[in-house]
Amino acid sequence: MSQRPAAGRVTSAKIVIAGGFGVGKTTLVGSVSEITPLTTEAIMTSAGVGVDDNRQVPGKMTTTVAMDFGRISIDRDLILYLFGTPGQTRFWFMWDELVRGAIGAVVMVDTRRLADCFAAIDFFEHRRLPYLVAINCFDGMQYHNPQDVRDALAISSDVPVVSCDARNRESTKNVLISLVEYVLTMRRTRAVAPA
Ligand SMILES: Nc1nc2c(ncn2[C@@H]2O[C@H](COP(=O)(O)OP(=O)(O)OP(=O)(O)O)[C@@H](O)[C@H]2O)c(=O)[nH]1
Ligand SMILES: [Mg+2]
Repeated sequence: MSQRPAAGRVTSAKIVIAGGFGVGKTTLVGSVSEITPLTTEAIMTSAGVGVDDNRQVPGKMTTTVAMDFGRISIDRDLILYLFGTPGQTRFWFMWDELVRGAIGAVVMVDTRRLADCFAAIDFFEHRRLPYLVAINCFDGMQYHNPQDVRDALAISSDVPVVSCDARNRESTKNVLISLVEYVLTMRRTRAVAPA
């Protein structure tokens, strides 16, 4: 992604939406995408008992088995292509392919199951891919200050931690704008993984 697109030139960039099982990744891609998102949802049936762990998200009927794909124009010059990862650990072998060429990642967090995002954070830190943490504010969930979440995750002070509602387009669009701004800041100040 160029830092300053020439006038009239459209720049596109790839963003990964990651996080633990049932944290709202598919919901986010669906709410913010301006095209009908491509989803790969599989129904969790009784055949998956003991394999699909939906105890923590009781109302959830489907799970992503490959990826979500969506697109959003941030302004006339910048189009983001969104790739949502599968959350279940048995599908994580696909993450290496999914992040190829991405400029940054959103790690979604449900503060009731904070530890579920550790693997995603480790993954992006290991690859030196800029990421931000987006707290998905599920209904009825106790509000947590982003600074408290940052402390609990023991992440660097420069990693943005923001709150959002994965179902709300304006909210999720702001998450993506925060990520793009962070990526640009990182590129100005230090070397990051090449896009
Ligand atoms: N109340 C509330 N429910 C939400 C929110 N985000 C997602 N949900 C619900 O929570 C469940 C999880 O949503 P998904 O978007 O499928 O989660 P996911 O992270 O894509 O799940 P996997 O791909 O299976 O890991 C669904 O039942 C959503 O309807 C939210 O912000 N508030
Ligand atoms: Mg999903």
